[in-house]
Amino acid sequence: MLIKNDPTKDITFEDFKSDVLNDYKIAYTSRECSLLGRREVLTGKAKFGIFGDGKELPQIAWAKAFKKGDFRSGYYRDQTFMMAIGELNIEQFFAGLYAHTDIAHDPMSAGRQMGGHFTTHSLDENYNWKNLTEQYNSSSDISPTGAQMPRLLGLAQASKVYRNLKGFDTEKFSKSGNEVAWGTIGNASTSEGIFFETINAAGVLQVPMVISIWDDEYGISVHAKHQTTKENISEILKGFQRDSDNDGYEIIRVHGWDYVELINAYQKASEIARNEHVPVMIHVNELTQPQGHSTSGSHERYKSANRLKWEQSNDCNTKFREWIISNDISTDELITSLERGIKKSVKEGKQKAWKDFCDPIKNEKEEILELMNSVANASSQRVFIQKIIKQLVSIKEPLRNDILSRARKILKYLIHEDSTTKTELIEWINSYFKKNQPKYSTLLYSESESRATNIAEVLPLFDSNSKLVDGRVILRDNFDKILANKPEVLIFGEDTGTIGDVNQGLEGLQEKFGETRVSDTGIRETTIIGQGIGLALRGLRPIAEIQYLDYMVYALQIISDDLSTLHYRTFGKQKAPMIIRTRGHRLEGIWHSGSQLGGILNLIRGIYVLVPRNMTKAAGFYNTLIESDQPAMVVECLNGYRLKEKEPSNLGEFRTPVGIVETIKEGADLTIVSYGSTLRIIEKAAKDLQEVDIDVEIIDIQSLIPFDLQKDISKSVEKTNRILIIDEDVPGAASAYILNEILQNQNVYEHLDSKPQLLTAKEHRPAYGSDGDYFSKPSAEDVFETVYNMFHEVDPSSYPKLR
Ligand SMILES: Cc1ncc(C[n+]2csc(CCOP(=O)(O)OP(=O)(O)O)c2C)c(N)n1
Ligand SMILES: [Mg+2]
Repeated sequence: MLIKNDPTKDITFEDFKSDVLNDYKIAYTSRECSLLGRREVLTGKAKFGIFGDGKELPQIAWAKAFKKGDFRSGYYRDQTFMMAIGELNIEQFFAGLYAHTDIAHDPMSAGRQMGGHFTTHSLDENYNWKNLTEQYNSSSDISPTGAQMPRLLGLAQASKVYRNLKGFDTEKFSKSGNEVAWGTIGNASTSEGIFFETINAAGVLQVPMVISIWDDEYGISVHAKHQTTKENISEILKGFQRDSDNDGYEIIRVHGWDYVELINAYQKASEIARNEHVPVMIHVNELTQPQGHSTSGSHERYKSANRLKWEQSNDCNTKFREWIISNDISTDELITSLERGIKKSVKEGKQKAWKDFCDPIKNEKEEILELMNSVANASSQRVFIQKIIKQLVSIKEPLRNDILSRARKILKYLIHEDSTTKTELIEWINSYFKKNQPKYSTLLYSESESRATNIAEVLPLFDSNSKLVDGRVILRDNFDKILANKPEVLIFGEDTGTIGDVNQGLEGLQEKFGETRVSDTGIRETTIIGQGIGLALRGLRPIAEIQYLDYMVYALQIISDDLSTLHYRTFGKQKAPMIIRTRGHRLEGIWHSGSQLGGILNLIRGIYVLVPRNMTKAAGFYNTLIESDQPAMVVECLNGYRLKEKEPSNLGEFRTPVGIVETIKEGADLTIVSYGSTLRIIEKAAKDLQEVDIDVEIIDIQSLIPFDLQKDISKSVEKTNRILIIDEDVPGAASAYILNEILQNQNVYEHLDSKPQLLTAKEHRPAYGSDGDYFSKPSAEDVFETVYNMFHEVDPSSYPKLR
C-alpha cells in the first residue's frame, strides 16, 4: 500500500519507507520529550508540564498537509506538529520548560509562557512583518480552554479577504488567499461557548478553516459523558454538514491511531478548505493520554483499569509501530535501534538545554558571591551576612531570584554602615534589575518605530467653508477617507454594513467600498474580536465594532487573555494592531450604561483605551491608530452623534495624540479630572461654581491608557492645590485607576491642600430613565456640591454650609 504524502510527486517504495520511518522518528522523539519533560517537573527543575503524548500521530499527518503561509491556532498538545514542521527542536522544548529568557533558546516566548504554548515569529527584530507566505506560521497559544477558536476564525477569514482584496500589496501575507487556518481543540474544550460560536460563524462566513478535535474522552478527570451530548461532538454537529442545497462544513471522522486514514483525511481537508474555501471539521477519535493530563495529577485516580489498559494498546505510537512492522516497512530490531538513538538524543538535548539555562546564572552567582564576601569582610555585621552567603553557596543551580533576593537582604544589615563595597553592592543590585527586569516586563505595548506614542498631533483644520454638522457625519466622512487611503482596513460588526452602524457613522460606506471592506456580522461579540485578532495577525487592519460598551463584557475574556497579552507573550514576535470601536458613556439603564471602564481598564493592560469627548477627537484617534501598530479600544460618546461639531477640512489627516490630556477650561482654585460625556455635566457645574467665586480647571483625560504622559495633571494641581476626580463608573473603578496614576506616577500629594476627592456613580448599575440617571450617576449638582464642600471644609466662613 502506497500513500503519497505529496500527491504532486511520484515516489519509490524506498522513498516511501524512509518517509514513514522519519514520521515515526518525529513521533517517538516527541513522546520521549514528554516522558523526560514530566520527570524534569517532578524532580523540581521545571515548574509545570503539559505535554502532547498520545496525540502524536494525527499531528504528523496534519503537518504533511500544512503549507507555507498557512496558520495554526491550537493548544498545548501540539508539540509533535511543531516538531514536524521544523519549528521546535528538543533543546527548545526543554528551554521552554525551564523558562529560558533568551528568545534564541526559547523561541516560543523567551520564557514568558509555560512550555507547551507554541508560536512562530511573524516579525523581525524591528517589529516589521516578515514574509509570512514563505514560512510556517503558528499564532501564539494561550491557556484558557477553547480560547484559540475566535482568532482561528479571523486567521481563516484573512484568506477569503485576500482572495478579494484590491489595491493592497499582499506579497508578505498571502498568495491569492490560498492559505488554510488550522485549529486544534481538545474534546472537552468543545463544551465552551466560544467553540460553538466560532463553529457557527465560520460556517456562515465559509472560510478556509480546518478544526481538528483531539478526542481522548476526557477533560482532565471529567469524562465525555459530562461534557458532550451523546458523548460525540461530530455526531451532534452533523447539522453543519454541507449538502447540495446548503453551504456548511465538511465533517470527517478518523481514528487517531490509523496512519493511513489520518493522512488521507488531512489531504482531503486541505484540498477542500484551500480550493473551495469551505470549513472542515476533523473529529479525531480514540486518542489517549499516556501520562495523564499534566504534571499536576495522575490519571490512575480517575480512569478505570480497563480504560488504562485500552489506552496502552491503542496508543497511537504503538499502533503506528505495529503497522510499520506488519507492512514490512521495517523490523522490530531496526525500530528498537532507532528508538535507542532517539532516547539518547533527547537526553542529550535536555542536558544541553539545562546547561544553557543554568550557566549564565551560575556565572552571575559567582560574580555576586565575590562581592558579597568583600561586603561581609568590610562589615561589622559579617556573621549575619556570611549566613546569607552560605545559603547561596549551597544552591548549586540557582535561579535569578535566589541570587537577587539574597543580595537585597544583605543591604538590610548595612543600613548604618558606609563602605565602598556597600556602594558596589547597591550598584550591582541596580544594574542586575536593569539587566533582568526587561526580560520579564517589556513589550506589553508596541515599542516599534510606529508605536502610537510616536505619532505626532495634527490639528483639525477649519476654514470659512467649515460647516456645523452632526458628530456622526465627521466620523463617517473620516472613515470614508481611511477606507479610501488604506485598502487593508476592514470594518465589521453588528449592523455595521448595510445600515452603516446603528448611529450611521458608516452610512453609505458599504455601498461605496464593498462587502469585503465594510460588513455585517452575527451577534457574537467574542468572535467579532476573534476576527479582528486573526485578520490583524495576517497583516490586515481590522476595525472591529462592538455595538455598545456594555456588550464588551462578552468579548472581554478574549480581549484580556489573547489580544492584550499577544505582543508581550511572544516577546514582540507577533502583533495584532486591531482597533476596537465602541460607544458608551452615560447612557440609560442597567445594561446600556456604557460606564464600566474600571473593569475593562484593569483587564486589558496591553491595549490602549481612548475616550474621546467628541467625534472630531474620536476621528483623530482613528487616524493616529491606523498609522501605528498598537491595538486599541476607542469609546465614542453615544450621546454625541447628533451634537453639532464643525467639520474639519483635513479629514483623514488630523491626528489626536495618545497619552496627552487637554485642559478644556482653565481655572485657579481646583482641578477637576474626568473624561467622556461626563465632561459636559462638569462644564455646566463649573459655570455655577463661578457664580460662588470658585474657579475650577477642567482636564479631559482623553486617553486612559496610556495616561497623561506629560504629567500635565500634576502641573495643574501645582497651580490649584486641589483635585477632584469625577467618574461615571462605580466607586473604586476607573476613578481608582486615575487616582493611582496621579498619586503613584505624578506625586500630586506634594501639591495638595485638601485631600484628593473622588466623585463616582453609585455602587449599583444605573437605574432606568432620567431620574434613574440623576440618582445613580454624578449630576451637575453633585459636582457643584462636592467642590463647594471642599472649599467649605477649608474656609467655612467664606463658604458656609450648603445643606
Ligand atoms: C477556561 C478554562 N477553564 C479551565 C481550564 C483548566 N483546564 C485546562 S485543560 C482542561 C481540560 C481540557 O480537556 P480537553 O479539551 O479534552 O483537552 P485535553 O487536555 O484532554 O487534550 C481544563 C479543564 C482552563 N485552562 N481554561
Ligand atoms: Mg480531552
